[in-house]
Amino acid sequence: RGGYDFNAMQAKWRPVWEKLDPFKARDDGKSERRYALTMFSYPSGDLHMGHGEVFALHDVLSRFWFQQGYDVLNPIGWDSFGLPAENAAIKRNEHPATYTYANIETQAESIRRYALSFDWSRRLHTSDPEYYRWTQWLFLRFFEKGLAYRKASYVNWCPNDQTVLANEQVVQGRCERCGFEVTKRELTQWYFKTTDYAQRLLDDMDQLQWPEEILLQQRNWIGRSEGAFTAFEVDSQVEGREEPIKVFTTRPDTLFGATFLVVAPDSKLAADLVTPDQQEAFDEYLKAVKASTEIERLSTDREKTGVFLGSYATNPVTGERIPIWAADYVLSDYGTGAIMAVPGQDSRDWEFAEKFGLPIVRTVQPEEGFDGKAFTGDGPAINSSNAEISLDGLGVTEAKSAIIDWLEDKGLGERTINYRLRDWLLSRQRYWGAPIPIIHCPVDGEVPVPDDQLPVELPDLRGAALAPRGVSPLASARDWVEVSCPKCGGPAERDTDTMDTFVDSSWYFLRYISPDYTEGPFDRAAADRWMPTYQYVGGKEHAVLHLLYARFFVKALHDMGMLDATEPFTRLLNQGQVINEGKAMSKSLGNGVNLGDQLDAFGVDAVRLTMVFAGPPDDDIDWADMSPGGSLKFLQRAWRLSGSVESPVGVDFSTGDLALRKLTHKAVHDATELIESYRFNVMVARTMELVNATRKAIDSGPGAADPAVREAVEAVAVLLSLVAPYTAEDMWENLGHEPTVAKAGWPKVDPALLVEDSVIAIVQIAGKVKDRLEVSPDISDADLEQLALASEAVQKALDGRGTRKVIVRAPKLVNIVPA
Ligand code: ANZ
Repeated sequence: RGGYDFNAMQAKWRPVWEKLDPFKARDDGKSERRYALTMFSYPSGDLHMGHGEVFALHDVLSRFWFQQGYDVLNPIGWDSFGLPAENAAIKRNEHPATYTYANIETQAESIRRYALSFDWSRRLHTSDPEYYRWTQWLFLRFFEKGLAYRKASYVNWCPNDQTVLANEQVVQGRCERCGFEVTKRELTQWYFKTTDYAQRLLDDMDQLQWPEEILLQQRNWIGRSEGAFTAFEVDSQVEGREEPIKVFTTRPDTLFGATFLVVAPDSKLAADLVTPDQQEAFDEYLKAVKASTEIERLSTDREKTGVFLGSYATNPVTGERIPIWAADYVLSDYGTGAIMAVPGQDSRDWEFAEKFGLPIVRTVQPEEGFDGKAFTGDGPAINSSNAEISLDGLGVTEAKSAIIDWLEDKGLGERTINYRLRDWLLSRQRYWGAPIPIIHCPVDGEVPVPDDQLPVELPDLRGAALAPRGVSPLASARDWVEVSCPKCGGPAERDTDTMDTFVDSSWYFLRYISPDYTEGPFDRAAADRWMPTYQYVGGKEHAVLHLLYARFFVKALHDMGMLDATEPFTRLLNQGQVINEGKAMSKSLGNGVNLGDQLDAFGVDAVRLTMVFAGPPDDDIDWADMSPGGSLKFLQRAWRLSGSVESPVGVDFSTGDLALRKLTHKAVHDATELIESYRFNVMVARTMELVNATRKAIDSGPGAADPAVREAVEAVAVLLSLVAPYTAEDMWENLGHEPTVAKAGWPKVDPALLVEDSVIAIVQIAGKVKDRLEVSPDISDADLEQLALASEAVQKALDGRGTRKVIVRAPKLVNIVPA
């Protein structure tokens, strides 16, 4: 045979594997199932380095479980609706499907070359009508349960993409996709009722083995806070407003210090509470607020702005008449959209009070030496009593509890839990997504498209017809829009919005389980066999997007009796980013590295190995510091071993060289644990050690014919099959085996060979060496003392004398002081 030639290996083995198709999930109940899922890709071009990494890492796990004999489900598909395809279609004057499916083919080819252990028979694309039929079907089930509904409110609007966005898609005030500053618009939109699940999304986190960082982000996003609602009576002079103003507060203990109220300017409350003489000032302020972006509104260092509404309310504990203001630091869609302002204990309120000359009363005694403004810490309550109740002297926690009891008693308030989580806004004013299967009828209102008329397929629009104009492009397809009402038969119109693509990805892992099922979105029995997915691998940018939405979906499906599972993903691994020269790769920096070029230069295996060996999988990989050439050299070294083995297939390993056998068994044993705990790089390092030791055994040890050499090289091939499948397959063939090494089976570890070599313990009497004992390196002090005293040589030397003192330093030394 010639030398190591990765091009030849790739050309040779790919067709063999494609014929063998070894990675099909069997689902036959003969072995334990494991669902290994990797975030499916968006077809915006060919695979990039990031795909290269996530796929390489994911494949280590999946191939490991195949080797261990699990029935692995490792499916592949594409998240193929979305804006990039639509924007490309406008530019190229074609249909988004053209770009989408061309890219999918390109990526599929690259993935096959990359030799991943996918079950291709389950391939899906979310933009296929046969997929989105079921996305629509699921939407309708949510609709029937009241979990999908339409409402008008101020929503996030991306002026660039000309569509609304969910709160989760607004990152620091900017569009998560294009980076444009997000503005607000009042629109009627579709929502999923994620808020119904806020508490369960928190509670069930204890079922998840996820990075703490992601759980924390979800926890913060859901934002549970305990507090109270309190009512403030409004002065009778405000016309048309009788009911009191409710506020949500996490610090009811500070109620005595509430010296004014603030309401969100863009709320109905503000409009109701403004008096005629303040109307003009208010209108002007509201205009300015609407023009400002979310970024400006939320920034803390910005000077406070606001306007007095002219009306007053009464503080229920002090009886004081307090003014009502509108200010944009109060948000309309959190709590009740109104706050009691407590400048003494809240910094934003302090700044506001200072700027507008409003009274400040401290109700918590700041600690000694405190010279700041608002005091937000714990301390005894002060200035907090009236004829009926006194909080003075109580700490924050007790004071909260006491005041809430009192308020509840008086019917002035109640304990409550509030969540920051909002309902998920799911409708989009763009074309390339699943149409919302609702028909609007002037008589019957929102009428679901009957199940047997699904899918509601997209009308054929392309090029300029897709240009963003603030209303969905579907609205212009009049033939498509105008239908008769399924209920009354009268003229009606289709909903023209499409669904957020995060709806598609909230259930794709269920479709994979029974991709050809025609009775529903998935076969329940099969789903119950496979769910929840055992392992998910993907990016942490999805922390409060996809990873939250999918959890919501699975819970809702569970509640509708469609699924046993209550969580979608048991274990989560977030890979780091591949960067270059210390920076994220980008066109503008010109530091991009092309995956295809790397594969051409070093071969698939060396690139995959480099990704896996770079470090812990969640660390970023700086490609500038990597050496795929070094990886290639190692693979050549490993591969050459397979040509050196001189013992036959099936030789009895037990007669082989003990030292090498021990190394092999230890490497395989440790690899098992290292892989389960995501320390793939250490597993590779151990494989490298084994390769070096085997080379030494061949060249200057027991020699190439020793059975231990075959055992070691076979183990190397199996270990490498997780990372460098082409090289491993070639080694396997050189060793005299049939393909495929991917299913060779994980080598059995002999526990007897895991025992560490023994060490010699020296036994002294009064400083003189009397015996040497061969002991285990982990022997305890007590055991070693016993062994030493039992030694014949020691007994003889003591000659009947007792011992005064025995000093033990396991495993090396025992020093006996005779009596
Ligand atoms: C009085 C008070 C005194 C407050 C104090 C805090 C400290 P979290 O924990 O984030 O839920 N708040 C309530 N609704 C609001 C809204 N729509 N927009 C802006 N702020 C709002 O925060 C709850 C606290 O945030 C509430 O408790 C309220 O201010 C404010 F020393 O009430 B607090």
